[in-house]
Parts: sequence; C-alpha cells; structure tokens
Amino acid sequence: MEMTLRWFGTGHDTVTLKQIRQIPGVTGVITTLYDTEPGEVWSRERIKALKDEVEASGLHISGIESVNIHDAIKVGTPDRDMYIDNYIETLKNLGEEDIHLVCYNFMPVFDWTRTELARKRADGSTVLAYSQKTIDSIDPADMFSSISKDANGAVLPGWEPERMAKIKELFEMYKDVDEEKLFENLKYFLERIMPVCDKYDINMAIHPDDPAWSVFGLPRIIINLDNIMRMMKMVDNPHNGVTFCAGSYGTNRANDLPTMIRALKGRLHFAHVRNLKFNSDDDFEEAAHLSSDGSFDMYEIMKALYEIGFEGPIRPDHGRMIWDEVAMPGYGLYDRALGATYLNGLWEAIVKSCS
Ligand code: CS2
Ligand code: MN
Repeated sequence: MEMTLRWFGTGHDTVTLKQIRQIPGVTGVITTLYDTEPGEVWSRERIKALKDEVEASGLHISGIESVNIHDAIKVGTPDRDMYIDNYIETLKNLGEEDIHLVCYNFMPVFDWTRTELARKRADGSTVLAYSQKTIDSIDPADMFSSISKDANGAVLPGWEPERMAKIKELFEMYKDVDEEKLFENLKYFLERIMPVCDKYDINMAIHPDDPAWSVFGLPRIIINLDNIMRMMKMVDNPHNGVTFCAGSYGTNRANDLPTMIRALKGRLHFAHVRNLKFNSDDDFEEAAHLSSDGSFDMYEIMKALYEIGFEGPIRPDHGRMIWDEVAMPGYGLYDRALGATYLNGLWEAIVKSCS
C-alpha cells in the first residue's frame, strides 16, 4: 500500500503540500480540481499544472477524488451521452498525464450525509456525527442551513451552495429513479467509459454511499457486498473496481468489513480507513482512527488489506478537529496525520509479523 492524504488544492484547503510532505510515510496526495463542476471537461493543461505543483513539493498524485458524475448520468436523462463524452475526455486527459486512479460516487443528490459537523466529545475535540432521528425529523432542504454554520467557511464536497439552492429541482429529477434504475444507469455509464479506462489503464473506484442506506427516500445502491458484487459483475472488467471506505460501509453494522475486503481482492483499488463510534445502532460519530476509540477493529481491517496483497493508495479519512485547528470538517491536518501514523504503525507490525 501507499499512504496518502486527501488534498483539495491551493486556495481550497487549509492544509499545505509542505505540511503533508512532513507526515512520516505519506508519499502521495489524492486530489482534485475542486472548482470544476460535474460534467465539465478537465483540460490537460490544468491537470498538468496540478501535477507539477504537487511534484514540486516532493509528493506525487496517487489518484483523483473525485471526478464527480453529472446528475443527468445518474438519472439517465436524454442528454447524458454528452456528459459521458465529457467524462471520457477528462479520463483521457488524466491518463495522458499518467494518472491511473479515479474515485467517484453514484449517490443521488447528496454525497455523504451527516447531521452534525461539530459534535463535541469528552476530550473537547469535535467530530462529524449522524443521528437517524434527526434525519427523520428534518426536511432535506433545511439540512444544509442547519449544518453549514459549523463548516468553518469551507465548501463541503457534495454540499456546494449552488447545488443546495437547487435541491427541490434535484429531488424532482430523481422522483422516478429507484434502485433498479440507478443500477441500470451506472451500468450504462461504466460500459461507455471502460474502453478509455482500458486504453490508459485507469482504475475506476466507486465510493460507497454514506451512510449505507437510503436517506430522505433517495435510492442508494453501493451499500453492501451483494450490491458491489452485482455492480462488478454487470461490467466485468478489473478497471471497474471500488474504493473501500471503512467509515461508510461500517455505518451499517451488518457489513463485516474484513470479510468484505477479502471478497474484493483484485478489484479494491483505493482504501479509506477510519473508525466510527456507535452510541446506538442509529447514532454514530467519527472517532479517532485508533481501535480503542471507536467500534471497529482497525488491526483486522489493515490485516485484511495486507492479506489480499493490496498495493493501492490508502488514506486516513475524516479526522477529528483537535488542537484548535480551524479547517474543513473532517479534513484538518492534525488528526489525519495522527491517523496516517497509526495506520502506518499497524501496517509495519503486520508486515513484520506476517513475513
Ligand atoms: C469522502 C466522500 O469526505 C468523504 O466522506 O470520502 O466525499 C468521497 O470523496 C466521495 O463520495 C467520492 O466521490
Ligand atoms: Mn470515504
């Protein structure tokens, strides 16, 4: 595996490349062109400029998270082909710049959903949290304003204000899209992009839906092993793979994370490793990465990755906000650096004890 950190780019991230370069064992970044809109072509020039900037800091681009998918593709409207053509053009430009990993998601309307961005924990840190009771009692249109006050001024991925302004329209667009339709539209998209992925050896790594169940009545399909297997079989190409996100699959306690990892051997292209602390089955918060702080056995997760011979990038995922840092919720420097160091420590011990 290669240890990496997500970086949103100069002007979008409070964390600098220099800081990332100084986290022991982190050699790459997972990045994006954060100011592009879903459906827009990423020019080769902009990709090259991003790559040059990252490489000048002594790091390299280990993958893109995310090239977002336009709603027309998820809904399957008549203009989807134009947006898929644009996506293919972006993949080609990435491939020509020697970038071979693209993380994306196929969630309708929202990316991840949390009900609090700054829940206070006993140690004074703040974390992202989810309560099903809150979701059940809130109108999705009010959700954005209720959480954005804790966003520290950052634009959260998937929760861009322009998008939230159109939330009613977005819900309307998806009104006839059920799970079957979403699978069908995902298949159509994947079939069209596989030739360019084959040509440039680009691994597509779908990110799970977070939380791993339907919210606000919207269909969600990338939620458990059966559905991932279905998604991989329906377009049976090694470039059609997954991002294994422990914190997202782990929201559903029926998902056995190490077993899932073992079943994904060969198609698991990217890993997000983080911990959750369950207060009840439908209330959880994002704990520190350490096993003892949350509900997951992080050693078993890392060991399963080791056992399948995982060689792709791994990154700590959302961290707590600690030491008075002010940053995008989940994406501060300090706790993710602690997370990376802890995961590197587990990995070293696993490698040495297993070989
Ligand atoms: C990320 C997702 O912050 C997060 O929860 O893991 O937003 C992820 O980047 C997207 O779903 C991938 O498209
Ligand atoms: Mn994730």
